[in-house]
Amino acid sequence: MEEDEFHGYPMVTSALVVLFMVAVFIFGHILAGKPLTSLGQQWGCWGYDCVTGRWSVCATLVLGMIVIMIGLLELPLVGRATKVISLILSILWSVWMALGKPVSHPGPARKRKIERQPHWDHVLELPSIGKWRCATAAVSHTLTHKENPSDVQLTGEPAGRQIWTQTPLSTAPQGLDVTITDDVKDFLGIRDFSFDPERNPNAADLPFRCQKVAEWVARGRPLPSNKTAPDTPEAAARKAIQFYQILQSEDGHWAGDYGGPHFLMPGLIIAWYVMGQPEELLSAAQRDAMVHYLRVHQQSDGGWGTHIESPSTMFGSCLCYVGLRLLGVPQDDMCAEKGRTFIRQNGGALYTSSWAKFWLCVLGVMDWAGHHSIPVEMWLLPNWFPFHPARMWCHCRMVYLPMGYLYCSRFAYPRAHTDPVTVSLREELYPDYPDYASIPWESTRSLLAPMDMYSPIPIVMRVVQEVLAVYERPLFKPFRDWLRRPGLAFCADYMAVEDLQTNYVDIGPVNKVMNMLCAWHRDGQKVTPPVTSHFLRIPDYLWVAEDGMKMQGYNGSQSWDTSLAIQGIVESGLADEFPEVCQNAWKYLERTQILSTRTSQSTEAFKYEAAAERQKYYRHVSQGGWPFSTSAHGWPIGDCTSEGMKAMLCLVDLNCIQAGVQEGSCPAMAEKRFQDAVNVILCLQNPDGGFPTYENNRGYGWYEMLNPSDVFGDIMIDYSYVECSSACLQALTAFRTRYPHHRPYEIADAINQGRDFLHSIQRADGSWYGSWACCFTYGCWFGVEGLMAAEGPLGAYSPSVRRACDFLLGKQNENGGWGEDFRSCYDKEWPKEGMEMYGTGGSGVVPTAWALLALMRGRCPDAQAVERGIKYLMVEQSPSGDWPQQGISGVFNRSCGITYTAYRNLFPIWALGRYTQHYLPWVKLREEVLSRNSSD
Ligand code: LAN
Repeated sequence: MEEDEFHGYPMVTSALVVLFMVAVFIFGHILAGKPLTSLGQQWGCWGYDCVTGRWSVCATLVLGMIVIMIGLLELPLVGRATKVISLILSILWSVWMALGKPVSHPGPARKRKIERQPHWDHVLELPSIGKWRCATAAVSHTLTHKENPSDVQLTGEPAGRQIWTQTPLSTAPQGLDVTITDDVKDFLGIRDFSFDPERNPNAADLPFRCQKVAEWVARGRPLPSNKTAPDTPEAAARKAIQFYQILQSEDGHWAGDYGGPHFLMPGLIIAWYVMGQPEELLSAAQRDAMVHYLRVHQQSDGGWGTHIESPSTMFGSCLCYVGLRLLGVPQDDMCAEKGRTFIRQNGGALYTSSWAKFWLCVLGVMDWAGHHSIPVEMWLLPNWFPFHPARMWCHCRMVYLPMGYLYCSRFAYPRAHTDPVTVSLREELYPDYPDYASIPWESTRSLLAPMDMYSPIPIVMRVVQEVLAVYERPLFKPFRDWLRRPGLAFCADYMAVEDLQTNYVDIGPVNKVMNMLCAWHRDGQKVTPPVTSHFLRIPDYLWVAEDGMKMQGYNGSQSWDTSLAIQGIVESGLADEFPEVCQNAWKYLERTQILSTRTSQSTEAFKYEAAAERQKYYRHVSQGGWPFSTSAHGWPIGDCTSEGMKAMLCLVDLNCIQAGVQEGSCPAMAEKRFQDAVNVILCLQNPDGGFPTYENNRGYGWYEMLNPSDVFGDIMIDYSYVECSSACLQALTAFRTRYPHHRPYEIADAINQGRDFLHSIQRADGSWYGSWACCFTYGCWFGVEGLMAAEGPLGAYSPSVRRACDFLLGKQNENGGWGEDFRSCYDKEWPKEGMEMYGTGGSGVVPTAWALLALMRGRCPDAQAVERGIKYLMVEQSPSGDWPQQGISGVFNRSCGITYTAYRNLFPIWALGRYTQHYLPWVKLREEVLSRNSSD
């Protein structure tokens, strides 16, 4: 009977289900991208919101109703087909919900650890080192225009810009062209600028520091005595600030070396080469200094690492070798010979990783058939589709954007088969083949040297790559071309907008160079105004240290360093002794708040801040955020916004700032500007309660199964991180204390959820894994600060904070310090030898400062352990008040180190300051209370 009733219905109901599905698709498609009135409020959006990566409440309800209706349809009317469909749908839905949660656990210790160590056998000095000068802010704009006269102007706020030049400037501020005397060198304790990578491959940023000291002296200002060592932590902190103020730029920011990765500069050199080697892009002096850098960092085995502390990899080696050759180093040069031998012994360039292969294809020394497909068609998928490039982490998306454009245009250096250098490279790089023409490219795509493998391409991605390989076959050409054309057009438009939004700085060094090349290609391989605008921003990425000229990982870390430095100085209680330092930092941070000043609002970038534009180009709200580097760069970051706001809030009540504002020498900060920053922070919170770097997590955990990079880990989506979450919580609590009436409930809610997130990602051993610096000490510092901010002083008694402190106490070295290096991020495990390689006795000043900051904030009762750590910092301090440059501090994408030269100053200052101002008084009080209690 039942069966009879069903008879005839399955067709109808299946049709109904299909209809519903179509309705959902249309619903999502038509309504997705309707701009939100204000980010963070779902009411303005009807469908899928590309910026937050979420469906609106309304769309979720409709989707829910559809599922329920399918369920209802199941009752008496439907047959087996519907049941099966609804079952499959529910399973898919649950899998999506389960796997779709943001993933913030980097996982257990890796099985394949770094075993090899880098070695060098030379000491070299850059001959032209005395000629290079660092120019900042407005002066740097003038210099760039002088070096590259054209009608094209640099746009955006000049504040924070830092470039290296040999061009003297008659209108330079006093001291710009000062010579570096022996007195200056004596003060800094250096003999010459020779660089011995075997001792430490991290340059100490000496040319810059010498220049600043020389300028200081030229202005007639006294240098602190370097004859007596400070005898108290307070005196050590004072001396350290006295020294550090010398390094502050006139516009108020702290400049410094932000190098480290070796895979960036070769990309620039290749782009320069294929664009016809324009002198205005790279001058002879720059090229010489680059050759020097490449020579210095070549290791004894002939190869180069992925970054300065990494053992040689094929990724680093192939790129650096090609860079060297394009800069004019002949094939029979000793350095070239050694490099080539390393590459050939490891199978040749066919075994390098995918990003290096990409550049080799651009240079025309590898065939595009040897490269996996990067279809620009993916940009044409509907935004709400579960997989869409717009849902990827912005760095990943902004790199694969130009990569896809160049791949799909099959762009290659037009003269590759006649230019003697590239013709020769075609022979040099492939030891297994008699000639270039005989290489079976298609079968080489997935070859990779084991030394490069950090993230083996997951099986899912391998399948996708194979399917795409079929799609790239000639058979599909007409169909492909039909789709590819609009895909390419979208990419070109998106890149042009990214260029405008960042005043041609672009989000990072990789897409900067690629976008420049794409603009040149798009404009008929000519130097048009947009290409010139790109040229003008190349110096922003170049830095000179005693190891030569390098390309930095960003256009600097100005805003980040300044925000942190000033918080350390204020916490030390010594800010009143350095009014000028505080006023200058205040001015810099005010200028640097994104799209919040008249100059920044007069740029094209401001037009793209409109809600509809942001939806179109997948951009989070920018206005009111703080960047990592400069206002002109313009990408807001959750924790940079937080640290920027915290710095402003701790400065605002200082006498010197109040006086400055009253006199008009310092700008005022309206409450509205802090509210804007809070808006940026609040709407960044992910559904797991944590905070990401630049944008909400729009993707899913399974995106990592599509990671095609070989060499980087966890790059596909913007996860929630302990660092970003903690900084945001701290900023929200600091804001709430000062402005309790603005969005109080949302802020309270965000703090509670953020706190729960921090608890949820604490590891079993009590530590947190730090993703952006080495590693557990950094993670613990943020973890403890975040929990203490969310829970208040009582947080110190929470088991989480206690466990974190116990973890740290268990890792203290005999000399009182702590030490870990980039291997802890890479291996996801505390390195047993600590910082043996480039620290002292296994410890380093930066990790020691992080551990101390965490212990002191967490009110560690073991005062002796803290004191021993403080002593370590004091012992390590140089006579000038500086600290030595030890191992690399920063890390990204799990596997690559990056230099934060400012950390060796600002974190010890902060730790010493916290010790004298907060920790010691608390210890004394505690002892008093305890002794009173015991005597009672
Ligand atoms: C940075 C630098 C700053 C850093 C902090 C603000 C410190 C961090 O708390 C959040 C992540 C962020 C913003 C960060 C992300 C990754 C960056 C942008 C970098 C480490 C600087 C360089 C790196 C970038 C990805 C390098 C280019 C290489 C690619 C693989 C694209």
